[in-house]
Amino acid sequence: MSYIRSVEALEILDSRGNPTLEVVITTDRDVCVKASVPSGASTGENEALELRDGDAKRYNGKGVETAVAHVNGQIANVLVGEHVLDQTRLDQLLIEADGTETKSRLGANAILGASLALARAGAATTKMPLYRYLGGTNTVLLPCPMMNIINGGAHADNSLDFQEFMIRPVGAPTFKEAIRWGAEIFHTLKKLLKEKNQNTAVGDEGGFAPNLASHDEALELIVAAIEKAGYKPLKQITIALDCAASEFYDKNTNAYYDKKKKARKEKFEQRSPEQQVEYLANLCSKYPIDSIEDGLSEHDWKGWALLTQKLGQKIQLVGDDIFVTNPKFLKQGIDQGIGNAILIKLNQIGTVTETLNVIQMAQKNKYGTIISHRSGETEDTFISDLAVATSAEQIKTGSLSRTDRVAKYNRLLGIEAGLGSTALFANTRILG
Ligand code: 2PG
Ligand code: MG
Repeated sequence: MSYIRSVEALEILDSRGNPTLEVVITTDRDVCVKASVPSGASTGENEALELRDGDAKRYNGKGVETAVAHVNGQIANVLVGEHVLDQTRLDQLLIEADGTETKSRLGANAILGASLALARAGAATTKMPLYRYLGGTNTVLLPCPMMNIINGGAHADNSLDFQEFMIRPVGAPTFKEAIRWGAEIFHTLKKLLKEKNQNTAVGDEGGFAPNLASHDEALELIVAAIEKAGYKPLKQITIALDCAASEFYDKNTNAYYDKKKKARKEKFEQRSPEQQVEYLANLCSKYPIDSIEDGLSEHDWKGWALLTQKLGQKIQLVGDDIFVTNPKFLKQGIDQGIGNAILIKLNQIGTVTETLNVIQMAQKNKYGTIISHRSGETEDTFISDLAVATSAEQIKTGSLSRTDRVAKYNRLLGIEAGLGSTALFANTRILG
């Protein structure tokens, strides 16, 4: 038996320079581990609550000293003296200690930091890699990476309303090769952007953030980069989008609009949900797109149903803002035929156990699962292990630049190398 000796939190910075929590757990067997908590920008309304101090004199109100105090006080009180391998029961005790549906009292950031560190302490105690501790013996499947090479939306101050333009190396034989293909395309894209006199600075997730005239121009450039790097669009590399459409949807008029054009006071268009579905279907017919996340708003369930009828047999339709890694919303989605895959973000729900449960629910119902970073990240690589632990088949963790993104890919390269000839790569196409 091994017992938790201490649980302590620290206010650190995330990749955007905003405060977040690091939690350190020690045990009576001299295990000492830490974990840190990510933070989103385009958040779903029903996400678990990220507790911020709101003190305008510190970090523009974004400090997390209250959440830190909750870890050092009430959360430590729950955990200290307990068995370190008791993740499920201890996560449950933390949920009960908070007592609210959205973890708003102690803060989902405080609870998640403790829950992640607890899992690491369990792995260290049993001397297992984290993915094996969480997933068991037969955890050998490396996820297909979704690499976000052009950033827009809330993640970049550029002209693009869609938030993420990603490439998926579905034809790669191994994870190692998938990363190489992605990096080569990333560098080729940089050259193409330079040739067009476009800015090659990167956005929050490490993808380029050029001021292109349209989504079409971004997609054409990506196809050109894939080909110029020597790969075959569709057969070897497909394109995935995260529209993050809740960000450019107007509830009052039930319409999608060109948000950045509107902000620049330029002429802009509006689209009804039906027109937005047509717009997406048209993009899919022109480009090698096989996955669309949040093509419609979290408030537009009718539009989502229409999109699923229209494209759900052909491509992957991923719910992020609409499901918020929450079994309640995923169940509604399954019952109503909404989407066919779910984005999994630990901090949307707030504990490791609840995250594992929602992944299980999705997999039982034949929904695809994509383990995801947040746009505000740290050097923590928990999600890499989680993807292998759950045989999730896909991971989305940004581009081939910025250490906060690349750290996750590097961890997966290490896991694959460690597994040696037993490693498998999820390179099968999910649909179509
Ligand atoms: C998303 C995420 C991650 P954010 O919308 O999928 O890419 O962004 O963390 O800002 O919600
Ligand atoms: Mg998203």
